[in-house]
Amino acid sequence: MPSTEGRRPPRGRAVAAAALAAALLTGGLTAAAHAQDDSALPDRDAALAEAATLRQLADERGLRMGAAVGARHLDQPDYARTAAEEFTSVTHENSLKWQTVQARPGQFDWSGADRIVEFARSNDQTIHGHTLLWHSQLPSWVADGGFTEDELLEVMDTHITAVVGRYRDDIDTWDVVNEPIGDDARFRDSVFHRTLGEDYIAEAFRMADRADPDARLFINDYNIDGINAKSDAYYALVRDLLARGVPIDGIGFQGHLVSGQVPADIQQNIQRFVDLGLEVMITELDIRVQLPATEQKLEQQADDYTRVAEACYAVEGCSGVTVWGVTDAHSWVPGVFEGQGAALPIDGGYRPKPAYWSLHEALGGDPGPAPTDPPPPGECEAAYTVTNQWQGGFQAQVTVTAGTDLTGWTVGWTFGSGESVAHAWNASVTGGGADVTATNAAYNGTLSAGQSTSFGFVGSTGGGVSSPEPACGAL
Ligand code: 9MR
Repeated sequence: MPSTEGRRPPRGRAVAAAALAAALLTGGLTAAAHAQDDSALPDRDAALAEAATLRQLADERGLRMGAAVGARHLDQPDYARTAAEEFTSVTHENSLKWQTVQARPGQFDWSGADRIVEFARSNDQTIHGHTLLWHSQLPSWVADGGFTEDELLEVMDTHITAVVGRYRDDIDTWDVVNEPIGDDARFRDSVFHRTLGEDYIAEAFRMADRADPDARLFINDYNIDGINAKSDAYYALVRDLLARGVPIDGIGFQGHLVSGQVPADIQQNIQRFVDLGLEVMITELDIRVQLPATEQKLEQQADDYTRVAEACYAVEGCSGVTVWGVTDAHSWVPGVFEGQGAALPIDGGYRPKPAYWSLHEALGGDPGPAPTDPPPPGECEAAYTVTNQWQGGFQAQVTVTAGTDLTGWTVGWTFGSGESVAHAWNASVTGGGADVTATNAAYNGTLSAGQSTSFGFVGSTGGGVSSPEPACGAL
């Protein structure tokens, strides 16, 4: 297992790497190394232009480097650019789920799903289809429908045939059944299991295979990354399915992990499923840390990413890794695990974190800047991201990163499209017009150099949503 030191460049290269880091910290990922046509950074070091994207590195090795994508974020240029440039493949984070696609019987809404498919198509990316059958995000007309066995089979077949059939030309791998086994290693209770018994799984795979005989069909779950009772239950299940000739091609290890707790036997676990003749994918990788994310925690997280990626790449038959979100600002983690987050390789300001460079190096690229490199000059930096928008309103997140030890900070910006702040959290925000000033809350003003904190707000739009460039200073 490579150590942190092993991931770092020799001294001579550290200079270029530090310049790279500084430029990326100033300009963000999409504005710097990879945008060959970006005139915003005309004097950037030649080394920057040479840094490969994760996508380029993964393509060279024939590996998947994917990301979960939300249809509603694709209007944000930085988001779209990062999703397109860094990833070989996309997974619909929510827009292909039953609740989204067929909330009412026979009424299909393809808008979000189509949007992502078109995006992937125009960026020449593959798509991993997520997901056909899941106990969650399942509309109540299915979950509480009171169907007989035959009726439920028909409902499943109609859904699977419609979804797989529609995207036959675009989606070549599918999570057919998601999370059918609980952490107690027993089949999870669901309308499918209750009505049809465990054979609903085989039926779903057969339906998907009929809808697209060329698609590669996966079963997918969390907490099965290492060898444990739950992954043993999957091992027994898929061995049985294969023995019965059920058309299953692979298993997805979701990989929703906690930093410092990557299972030591993950490679061995991948290998045993590959030895059954299955393809393994890491389908939903994120590695959460306790906030605030210090430099030390992000270094640990980087090692964790290295372990997962290298475990996959070491086994022929593990086809690659998908991360569950494009940046930390788009991750499900903080909304579900209180006080935890910063789980992805790219931060909310589109800056590569140490974990980004872990993936980069595991794919054969540059190991990135050394952890001892000095922080960027200046008191602090602020990155502004629109995380959601709707008719008449939007939500934004601002991440403040200290360049030196701070006991208070202030961030100012000017809206460009007549927006105004309605309600803020984790900072006090003043300024009713275009000019806005935010200062730290009582509990997040103290930051040590390199440390980050975020605040957010909901605003109303005056016709559009601009991307202001905030200035940050110490108080
Ligand atoms: O990231 C998804 C989040 O936006 C949804 O609210 C949530 C609904 O249950 O699903 C999240 O994605 C899940 C994925 O579909 C299946 N594996 C676990 C993921 C994280 O919860």
